[in-house]
Amino acid sequence: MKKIFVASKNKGKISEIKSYLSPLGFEIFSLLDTPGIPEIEETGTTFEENAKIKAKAVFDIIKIPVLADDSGLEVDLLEGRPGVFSARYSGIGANDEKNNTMLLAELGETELNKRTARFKCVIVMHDGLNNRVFEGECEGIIIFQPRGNRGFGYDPLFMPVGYTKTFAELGNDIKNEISHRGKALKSLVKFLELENTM
Ligand code: ITT
Repeated sequence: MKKIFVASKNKGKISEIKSYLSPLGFEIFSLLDTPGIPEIEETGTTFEENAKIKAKAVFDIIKIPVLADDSGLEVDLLEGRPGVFSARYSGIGANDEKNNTMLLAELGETELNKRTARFKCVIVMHDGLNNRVFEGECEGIIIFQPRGNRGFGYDPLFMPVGYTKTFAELGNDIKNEISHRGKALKSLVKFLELENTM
């Protein structure tokens, strides 16, 4: 069985990635299965830089093909913040709940049609020689109160364009179909399928 290592500790991401790659016959490992790998500092200024940093750092230790996902939320009213700082938005001790509270506080009473935002995802596959880059975006708005208990991160506040439910209400099947990560993963799957036929 072909092996891929996901350079992530984020359970939500890992399960979304698995749902695309397991059906292709890949055995998926992640940083959750291998404690002891030192924390990787995300020193880049873009999602792509950070994904490349994570993929290379983990490949250098693990030596099997690595996927790294760097992703986040860009809010127009906040000039693109939290962006690459999405996981660390509320500072030391940041977690999903604190980040969501911080986001709601920053947006205050701003009316709904001005609360536009997008999720972005860059997935890098690194095999020691090449970096392959796969990207996806998903447009939506930030609502006033968290809704739903599925997904992770900002999902309870993010309502994708064309829907009246948040990602946390829509659940993984629909989220995977339309999300930033779903789109990046679809390109990755196409690439892997093509590679398989060569
Ligand atoms: P790893 O680096 O271990 O993969 P992380 O959570 O620290 O996990 P990032 O540095 O890429 O990952 O930060 C991504 C953050 O962006 C994540 O913690 C969420 O706050 C947010 N985010 C990204 N994709 C999301 C999604 O699909 N739904 C909700 N929030 C998301």
